[in-house]
Amino acid sequence: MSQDRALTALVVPCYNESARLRPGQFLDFLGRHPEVHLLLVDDGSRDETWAMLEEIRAREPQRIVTLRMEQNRGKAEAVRQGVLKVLEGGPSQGGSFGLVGYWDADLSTPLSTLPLFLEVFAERPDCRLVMGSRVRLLGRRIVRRPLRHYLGRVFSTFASLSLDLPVYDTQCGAKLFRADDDLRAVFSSSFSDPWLFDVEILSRFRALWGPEAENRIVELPLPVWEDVGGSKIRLRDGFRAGLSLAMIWLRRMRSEGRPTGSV
Ligand SMILES: Nc1nc2c(ncn2[C@@H]2O[C@H](COP(=O)(O)OP(=O)(O)O)[C@@H](O)[C@H]2O)c(=O)[nH]1
Ligand SMILES: [Mg+2]
Repeated sequence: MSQDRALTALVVPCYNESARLRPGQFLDFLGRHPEVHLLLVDDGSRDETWAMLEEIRAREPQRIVTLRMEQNRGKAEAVRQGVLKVLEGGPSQGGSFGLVGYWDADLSTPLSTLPLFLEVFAERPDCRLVMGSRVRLLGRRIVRRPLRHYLGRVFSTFASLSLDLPVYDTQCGAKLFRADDDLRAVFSSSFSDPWLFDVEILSRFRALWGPEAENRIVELPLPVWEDVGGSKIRLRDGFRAGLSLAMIWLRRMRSEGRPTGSV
């Protein structure tokens, strides 16, 4: 384990997750990692998700907070509200978090990977964001349907071009940030697309930091990532996300030459 004992808050966005949620996996992990807290966000689910989240919280009330959004607002807004709540003061009373991240509820990225993220922060003081990256390599277990893998590769390649950052995988649902004023700035306004917000986050950091972004953002090749099934992303969402990607790119081209800091 890392030497970095920074209090860490993970925001877990949940939309109609009652069939996929594994409460035991969250609770076991908290049992082994006293520095980790959870903020479970119910994004206007219509199934039993809220009741399940409340049950999970009741098992570890000191370190789990739940947040319920009345309406379904999409993953981006669910994560944004969760991160802002952590930055406001933390899920636990008086808690002040050094790190805050988000983590998909299906645990495609197993929680057991979180210590690897913490190690990167401990070893690299300049690092401000660690992103899980699904790189298929021998000896690693990255399991995704071929179509999603190849579409994902095309998408990430265009994202990398439009961001002007050599990023391999923008879309992985496991990301951890240093909880500081730059993060507050990046999360202060809504994202334009619920499925493209990972790219938008990078775009905002890129605008804030300029080329330094390359040193402050670290991709961590995951040892394990498994598509759990039950994804709610549809083709239509994919096309919309593609269009929004073009918008981000256009905005960046237009703002080129302007002082950095404009998002
Ligand atoms: N599909 C969907 N997921 C949401 C929404 N709000 C929050 N989420 C959460 O976003 C995460 C990723 O969703 P998932 O369907 O697994 O997407 P995928 O893994 O990228 O195919 C999960 O934790 C969802 O519960 C929403 O409005 N729609
Ligand atoms: Mg998923």
